[in-house]
Amino acid sequence: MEEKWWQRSVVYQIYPRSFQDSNGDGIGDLVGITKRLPYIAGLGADVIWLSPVYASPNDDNGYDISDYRAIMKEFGTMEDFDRMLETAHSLGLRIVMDLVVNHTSDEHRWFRESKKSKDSPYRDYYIWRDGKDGAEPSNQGSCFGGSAWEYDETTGQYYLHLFSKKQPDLNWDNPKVRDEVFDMMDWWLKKGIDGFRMDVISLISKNQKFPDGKVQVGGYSSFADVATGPHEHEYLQEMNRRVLSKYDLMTVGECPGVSPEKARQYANLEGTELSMIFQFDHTSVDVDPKLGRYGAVVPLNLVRLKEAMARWENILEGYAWNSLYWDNHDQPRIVSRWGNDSEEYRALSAKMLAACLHMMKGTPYVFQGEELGMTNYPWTSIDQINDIESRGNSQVLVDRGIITEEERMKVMRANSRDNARTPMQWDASPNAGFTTGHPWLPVNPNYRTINAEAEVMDPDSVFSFYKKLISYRKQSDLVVHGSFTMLEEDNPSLFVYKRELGDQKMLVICNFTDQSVEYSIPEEFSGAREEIDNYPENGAEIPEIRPYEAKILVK
Ligand code: TEU
Ligand code: CA
Repeated sequence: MEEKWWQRSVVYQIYPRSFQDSNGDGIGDLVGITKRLPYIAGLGADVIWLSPVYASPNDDNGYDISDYRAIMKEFGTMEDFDRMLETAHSLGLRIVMDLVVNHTSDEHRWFRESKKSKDSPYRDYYIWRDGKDGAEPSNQGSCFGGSAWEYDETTGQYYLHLFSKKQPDLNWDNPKVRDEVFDMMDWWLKKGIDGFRMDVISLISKNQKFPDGKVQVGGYSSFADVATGPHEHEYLQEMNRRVLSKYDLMTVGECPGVSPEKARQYANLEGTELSMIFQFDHTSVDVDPKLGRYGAVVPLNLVRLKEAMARWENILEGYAWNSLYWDNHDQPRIVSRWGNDSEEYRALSAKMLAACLHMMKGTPYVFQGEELGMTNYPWTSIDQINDIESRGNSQVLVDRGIITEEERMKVMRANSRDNARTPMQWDASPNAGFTTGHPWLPVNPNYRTINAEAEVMDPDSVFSFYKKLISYRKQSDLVVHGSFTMLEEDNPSLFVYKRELGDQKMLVICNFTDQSVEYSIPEEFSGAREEIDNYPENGAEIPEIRPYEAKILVK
């Protein structure tokens, strides 16, 4: 099969609110992004995934859209957008927009019309139901805590919202909704954008009978029970036929609840649906199965992580293209999560994690600040947290007496989405050069040592290591197309894998612990040359793998 441009690309995700403020209001904006585009090009990434920049009342920071064809006031104007896109293209950077069409904001015109009466032409744009015995139509819970149904007095019915009550779910079974969405996508594509990252696209088709499900720790059943089918492939194929196939795009679907077997269809190599999808198996390995992400902090079990990563590589091989990520705006910082953010090991472990991910098969994603080894924030009070998901879900658990306030803050420090959302650390000046005003979320106090200005200059920095990996990957057919084999599956400390293409081979060895580990390389790699190592000088030699060491050998 012919290579697609996005198979050799590395994607850099921008969370605009936290990237670069240009006018001192403490909120990142499009003019700020435009100014920083050369930095991204300098890293070597060639695609930008831009989290939502559309008009929004910001109940969920832009994932609640009130007008798909307008720019959020705080972020700037459509002219700013056009200038940003043009500048990006002139630097060889493509821009992929976030497409949030499982739901809109309740302030979107369609929903305001839909609410007015049962005979509104927009009524069936959303999902309305009568209550059952004076209560919600079913026991589905919202992803942010509480019921997924909200009562509306105007007509005495409930509407469905899998996320906040300000994010009513669109009814994709209505062909008019699909027409509206496809028109809007086409409108953006005509402007010259290069693709879409599709928010929770695996949830667009629901079992509209809404049977009650098994009650979870928060008091409701999981939305996943009703929101993963039966028509999602039909709708994606229609979208592909009517819109996507007319352009040369990269598309990535965010797909909670989707197995690698199903991903073969979503991201099939024939290209009838999406280029690739984001999965959640590997980010779930340290989530407590009963208490969830906001009920407990669970240490990493490396064997389980390897199992999840290998399963996706193996099952997709020959059928679909994989995506590779540690971080995004919904996850805590990877160096704090599965690395070690102490002064001694932060940079080393950040580099090890990067090597581990970037030499695998699939398109790698870098979330802003990950390339600097930015860390979680030392939250001390819930009042500092803005994120609707971690606030809401942890509040439910506190109210139900499942966790204490103290445990809640421990969970926030480990798992809150706001760990990823603190402002980008550009330099050592006040507020890390993010803003001259008051930042909307606090800047991590470690910005004086961890910042872009210092790291870009330093050949041994986390930034320089990412840059090396990205440029290595770009020129290597072995890394882009080689087969993947996990080795040492049961080793609790080392993540080891092999890549092969023709007579070329690569061995990647990563130590996830702060102890040296003995390892003898397989015979087939004897005499292999060391391409990349995250330790500055070659002290120890195989069979000793040093704390958080990453070694890449090629033969
Ligand atoms: O996330 C969808 C989603 O499933 C997340 O809630 C994710 O599972 C969770 O954060 C992990 O704990 C998307 C967006 O990425 C997220 O920012 C939005 O809040 C959400 O959809 C609603 O649009
Ligand atoms: Ca601003």
